[in-house]
Amino acid sequence: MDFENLLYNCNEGIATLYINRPKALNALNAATIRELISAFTRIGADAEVKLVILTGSGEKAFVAGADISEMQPLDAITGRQFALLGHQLAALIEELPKPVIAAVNGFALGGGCELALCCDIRLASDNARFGQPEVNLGVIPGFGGTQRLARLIGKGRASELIMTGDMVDAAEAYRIGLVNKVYPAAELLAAAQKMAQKIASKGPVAVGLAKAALRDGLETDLTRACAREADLFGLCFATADQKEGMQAFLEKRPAQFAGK
Ligand code: DAK
Repeated sequence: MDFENLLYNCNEGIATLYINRPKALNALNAATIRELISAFTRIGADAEVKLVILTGSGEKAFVAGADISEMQPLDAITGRQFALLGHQLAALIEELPKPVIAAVNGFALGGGCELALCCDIRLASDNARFGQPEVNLGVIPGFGGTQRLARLIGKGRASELIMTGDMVDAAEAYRIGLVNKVYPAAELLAAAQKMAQKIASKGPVAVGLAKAALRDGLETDLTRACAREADLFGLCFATADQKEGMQAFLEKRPAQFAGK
């Protein structure tokens, strides 16, 4: 894939996507969001890709927010268009039937923190810093931050971050459940790849259905969520991977999943 603001590579089913605007600390302008939409659409259609690692180029930032110079002149109409573009990207990531790991390698502010929140798992470097500083700019988070952050870390903690605009370091982000694990900066990508390899060795259809159950369940009450889980659990039994996974266990050998 060839992009202006992204770098892409794929090895053994694991795609790594870098947001690559290091001079602006990888801030998201509309062109970059469009490229991310294009990249995730193609990844969704590419049977070779089992999993995505999303990270930032350079050593300083994952994404330092939406591009402030591009946002400053927006009006109500173009602001809404920008928001809708962001929601299109968020939906693509969340509905992708493949896991997306955010490897947060520095600042994840505003839209950068929100982008990480759209991912399934967040790993951070020890120099990462998280925040929703939109109130400093006279706006509120517009890329789902008020919703996803509260769902992940609770309303009280989300309110504090969003209303103060304060940043938290990686250790605090770990303590409040914003990230799953923290690594020395030089080890972050290798750690993300190791986790990706482990997930990629599992039944890909099951991993995708687990993602759907987790996502859909959080949007509804427990009774309906468990019913959704039951439907998806039942669907697993229509797959060759289920037969193979259980047969392999019974034969005491590693499973060879075909992703069907
Ligand atoms: N936008 C544009 N340029 C940015 C930027 C940003 N968000 N963040 C940094 N830069 C640029 C700086 O202007 C500077 O450019 P030059 O002056 O060199 O040309 C360069 O990156 C290096 O930044 P600094 O010189 O400021 O570096 P420092 O180490 O001193 O400070 C910093 C790093 C991250 C603390 C600082 O740059 C900073 O505070 N940046 C702004 C952070 C911020 O407020 N981010 C939130 C923006 S509001 C949506 C998507 C997203 C959003 C809403 C909707 N849709 C798609 C629906 C979210 C809104 C936001 O993210």
